[in-house]
Amino acid sequence: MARLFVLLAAIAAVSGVRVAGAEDRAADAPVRVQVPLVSGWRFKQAAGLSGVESAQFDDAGWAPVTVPHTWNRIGKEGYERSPESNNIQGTGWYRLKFQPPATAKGSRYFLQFDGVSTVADVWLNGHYLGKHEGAFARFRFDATAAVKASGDNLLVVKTDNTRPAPGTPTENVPPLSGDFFMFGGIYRTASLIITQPVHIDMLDFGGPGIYERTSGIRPDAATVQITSRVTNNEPKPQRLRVETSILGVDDKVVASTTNDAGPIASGAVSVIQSTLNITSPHLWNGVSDPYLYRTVVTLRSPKGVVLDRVTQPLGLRTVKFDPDQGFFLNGTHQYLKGVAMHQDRPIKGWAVSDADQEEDFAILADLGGNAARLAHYQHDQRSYEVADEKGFVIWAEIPLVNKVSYDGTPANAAFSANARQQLLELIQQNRNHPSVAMWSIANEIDLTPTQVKGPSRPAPLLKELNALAKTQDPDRPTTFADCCEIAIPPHVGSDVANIAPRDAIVGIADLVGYNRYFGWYTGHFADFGTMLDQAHVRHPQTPISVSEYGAGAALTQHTDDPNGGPINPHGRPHPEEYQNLYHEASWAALQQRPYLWGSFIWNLFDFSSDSRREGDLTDINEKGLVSYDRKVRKDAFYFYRANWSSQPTLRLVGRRYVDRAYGVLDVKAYSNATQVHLSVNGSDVGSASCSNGICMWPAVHLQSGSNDLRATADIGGTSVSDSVQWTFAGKPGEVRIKAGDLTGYVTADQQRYGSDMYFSGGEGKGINPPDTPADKRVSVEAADARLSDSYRVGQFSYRVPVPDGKYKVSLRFVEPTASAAGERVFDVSINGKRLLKQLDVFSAAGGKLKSMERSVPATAKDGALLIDFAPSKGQAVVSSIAITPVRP
Ligand code: GCB
Repeated sequence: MARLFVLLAAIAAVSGVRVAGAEDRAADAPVRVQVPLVSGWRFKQAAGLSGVESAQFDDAGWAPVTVPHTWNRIGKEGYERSPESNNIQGTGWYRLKFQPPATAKGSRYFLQFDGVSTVADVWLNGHYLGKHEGAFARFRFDATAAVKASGDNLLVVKTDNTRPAPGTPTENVPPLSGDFFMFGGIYRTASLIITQPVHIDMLDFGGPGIYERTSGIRPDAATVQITSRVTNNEPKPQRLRVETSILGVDDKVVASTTNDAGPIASGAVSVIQSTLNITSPHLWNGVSDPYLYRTVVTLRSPKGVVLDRVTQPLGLRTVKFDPDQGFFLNGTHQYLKGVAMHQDRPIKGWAVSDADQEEDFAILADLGGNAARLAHYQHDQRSYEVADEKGFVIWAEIPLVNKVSYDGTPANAAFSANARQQLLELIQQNRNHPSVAMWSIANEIDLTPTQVKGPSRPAPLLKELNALAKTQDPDRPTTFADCCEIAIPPHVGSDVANIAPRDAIVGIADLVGYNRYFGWYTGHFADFGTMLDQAHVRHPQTPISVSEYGAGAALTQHTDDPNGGPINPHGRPHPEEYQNLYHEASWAALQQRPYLWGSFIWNLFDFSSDSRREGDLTDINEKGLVSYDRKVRKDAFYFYRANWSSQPTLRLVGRRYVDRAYGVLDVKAYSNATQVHLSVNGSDVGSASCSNGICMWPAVHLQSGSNDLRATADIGGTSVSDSVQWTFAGKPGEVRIKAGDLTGYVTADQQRYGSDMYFSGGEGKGINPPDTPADKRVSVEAADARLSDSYRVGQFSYRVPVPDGKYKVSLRFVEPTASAAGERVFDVSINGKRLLKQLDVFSAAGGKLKSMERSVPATAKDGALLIDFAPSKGQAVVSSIAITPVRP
């Protein structure tokens, strides 16, 4: 063995490949040789090339690359798309010359690709090995007939990630669409695997060829059935011994059995079953104790020579989902505090490393979560392994997203066949991971009717996939993520049922998850609970979860009051504070519903989606609790940490909103302390009691200039503190408010209007509602139109904190909607004094969408000006309020 490894290492040095495996002498040391194909690749992004697979083709001008690799570069952070971005989807070619290590005659050679997007065609030495369609699963080709056992081999891979459309190479490969960018290339590792002629099956949908099944898990014993698929590629029938062992973390064998198998016919795959009993089993118990055994299957010749060996993780656990009581792990109730994750990172795209994946789960552990939805497709093996090792419960899924056909009809045969293939790959490759608790067969597959008002007929395919999952893995429940069932009148938004004919699909899978965004895309925060309760009543037998909920948060956009104006879900701005409010309200609704088995925040990380220009970024969906580069944990991250984790957590909210618009504001912290103390510039503000992770200090005064806010607490004997530095450049008593606006505005003469604040009642609105198309936008006739493009409407008042004294109050008004005088009439009073009587903005300004201003004197008492807007006809409006002290 040692000599062989020296030889392999020498060859590796020559050919630029790295050799793994052969040096390992442990009890479960692999026998097969795996040669990662990392360096030496040449790449070209080009369509219409021919003859690339032939040895004569000249790739001298191609780019040298290492694999994993993607040519796409999306979502490099910036307000506008960076010139370095490359979102071109199409053909990318890869060529590699490599020399296989010397091995015994009769060896079998397999090329393994852990992920190529989206369609791969593979040639070795000019021989076409085959095509793989699907961007996310591992696949292998038997390259034995094409390989040259010594000397140069030429591997050529054509990849194609063309956006699916009728007539394209990806036409029938799910996903047909989705809110995530499909990076192209050989974006996960590729390797050459060399086995002996008799080996554990390499061609079982990319899986390990070994299936574990546990049953009868009791405190004293557990039964494990292991099925091993054995391939005989010798020219003659073979007998062999199959040794199956289970090892504990201490490497000690806890159960073992040997089966004599064969004779296995030449070219046949034989299925060998073993049953093992483990006494006093140590359960895999989620994040609290993710104990992992491992199964080692060794093939030996009748004389005892080791032919092949495969190791798989083994976790002993039971899962149960109850429609009224939720989720149980090993018989104990647990709420699945989950997040969803995509697999991309800045610059690297999908070509992420093991360390990247480990970091993602470390961030989830820090958050205090115990579950993850690996959306919207099969992730790299390392992710499932880390989930096993750290104890996270995993929702695994195939990329059947949004629709099953282009026109809403049922899926065609080719599309269905590919969906089945991707499901088989997901299951065969991941079935031995104890972390995987369910197979998801679709995401928002009924979206089409709400988007294009066409029909949606996914039910036949979903039923087929559900049945396939059950046959393949009878022990795991199936699930899917629903977008559109159940309307919540009167907020008729994008997730409303029955806009066009569509199949009812909840109930096809064992479980369901609802993707819901109340208070973001549609409706109000309060609708969340109502909708879930309706779903529970409608589907009393179906265990329900929330598979997505979330809101965008830009790191550089801030608001003084997230209730101040309308959010623009598909645009800008996305103040970070709105995400905080969204999650505070949504988590409160989830916590009150014991029938839910779990919920998954959309998303733990910002991710790339090249249809988005939102918040302060382009090409990024910024609903993450953590930034795309994983460097910044947003405030909402700490809200969940305070609620989910037992680690002492104390975080002053609004750390990135440094340059404050107002000198008097409510200060908030997220903490799992019961009481938190606050000081500002060294002066005590007092203690706040925290409830649901939220601690508040109302009406805290900042000084002009810089302010040091420091929070301290004792959490279970540990002293924790946090501080923020905020500046306030305003003058005492000067307050300017842009009504109905979420982020405020600075005029040309540097007068800063803060976002809407200090109000009670009414509703903040824009003259152009969010998402108004460019050609439908109207503008206000005013010296500074921007200052008048939002307003508060209704019956409302402002209580503006200012020192007692005399002030000038200037109010700006615009009639936003009325088309005649007399439709809207209201009074404005300040501290009880009616100062503007029977104001009719339409007539006073000379028509609709014209700005006008009224200034009135006022006297502040008890530290405030109370400005009251009382309609007598229609509703009152105001666009901005400017308060300036009048010097005596
Ligand atoms: C959804 C989709 C997900 C999107 C998300 C969003 O419902 O399932 O793929 O990214 O909404 O942010 O809109």
